[in-house]
Amino acid sequence: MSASIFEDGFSSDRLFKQGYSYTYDDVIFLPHYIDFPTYSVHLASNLSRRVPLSIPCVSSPMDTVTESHMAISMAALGGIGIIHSNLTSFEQAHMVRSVKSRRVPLLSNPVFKSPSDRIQSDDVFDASNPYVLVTEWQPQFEAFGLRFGGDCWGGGGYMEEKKRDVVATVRENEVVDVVAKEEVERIKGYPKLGVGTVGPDGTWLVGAAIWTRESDKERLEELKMYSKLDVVGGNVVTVSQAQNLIQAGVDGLRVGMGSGSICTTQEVCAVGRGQATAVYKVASLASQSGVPVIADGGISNSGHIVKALVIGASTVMMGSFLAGSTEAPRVFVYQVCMGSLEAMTKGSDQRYSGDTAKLKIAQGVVGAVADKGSVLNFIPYTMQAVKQGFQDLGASSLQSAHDLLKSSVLRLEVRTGAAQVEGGVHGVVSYEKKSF
Ligand code: CPR
Repeated sequence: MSASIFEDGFSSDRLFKQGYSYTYDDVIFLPHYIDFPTYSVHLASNLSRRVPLSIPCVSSPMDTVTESHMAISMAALGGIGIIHSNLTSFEQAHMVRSVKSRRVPLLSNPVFKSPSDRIQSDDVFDASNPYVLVTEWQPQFEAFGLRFGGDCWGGGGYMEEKKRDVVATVRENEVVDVVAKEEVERIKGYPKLGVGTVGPDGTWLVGAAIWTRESDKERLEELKMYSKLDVVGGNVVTVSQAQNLIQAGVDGLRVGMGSGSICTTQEVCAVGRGQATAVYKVASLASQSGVPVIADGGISNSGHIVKALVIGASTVMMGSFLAGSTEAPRVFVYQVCMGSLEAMTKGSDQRYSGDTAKLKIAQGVVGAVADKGSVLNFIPYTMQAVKQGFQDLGASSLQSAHDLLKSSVLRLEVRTGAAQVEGGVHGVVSYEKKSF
């Protein structure tokens, strides 16, 4: 009897060589030998050559996903946020500064005024900016100024002791923020934060997206005040595209074309690649040069994150998965795709050639997303689910998953349509899906 009869599943190399463009739902891993508990799984990774993260999560540079609040919270969780560029270079640089000036992932966004300013009713009644800080009014601030040193729980104790509902946070003798007691209480109810993503100067690390147009050099000038920048290039989906960027010296690669949840690039332009195949192919090449890969787009559950990471990505970049969260810029229900006519009208059309071609062609749609609550709450649960997936595969870290895949120990298969139906909830009249 030939030994090949007992061969089970496919090696990744064989599976991805079949000439099909597979996306995450198409493929499934076979379980492997488990000899460690879930808490032994570590998901620390790298965004790019010099940017280590304690969780492999990146928030997408979309104007409905990453502005300062999201970036602060992603960094506090141990991931990172990339500020979108659908705004002026000045506004973008201001958002980066705002991320770096905060210590705790709280959602105040006070309006700063000097004593000579008039306070408008809009300043006071804007629900997302409920505080107005009059910064030159020093004696008042010194009276309730507070240095958190990154500890909002300790800050909560201070407020209790001083019987205050709101305190100001101070950095280098400057008031940079206010913290409300109800915010501290909200965050205290979430899973405890792990190791945050901070640079050598103790400030949160944050990314900023720029295009490759001539005018983007100005954007870069505004952002270059932070030295030792790592440059991530993309988006790519093929080996030769990745090769070009690696030769050009990128520190990381962003992978995905048309895999975004609300994007129609593949439909409109007939170009792109199934995200599982794209990540596998690019990561196989990039790993030889030690360049980390960001799997961008198409993540809608923890299983997709496991798949992206195990087939070679170092991190996942998420748009719709985070849109509609408390930290996303539009806390209401709408997520605008960056290539939709609405977003192009606001400014992203230069990327999509609308400015020179005169005729605007949308490569995305406007969609509604559910209110998801805070990322500080649901990302830790998601990471726990990812750890369970790694445990089922017998991989205790990203490196060990990549090693198991390369050595063909880890086996995969393609799921038929019926197998995908079977793998989801089926055969019940109605159900309520709670993830945690
Ligand atoms: P989801 O996480 O929402 O599936 O995908 C987010 C990613 O979709 C973004 O990081 C970005 O790369 C991509 N994306 C956003 N708008 C896009 C348009 Cl109009 N066209 C192609 N890709 C887009």
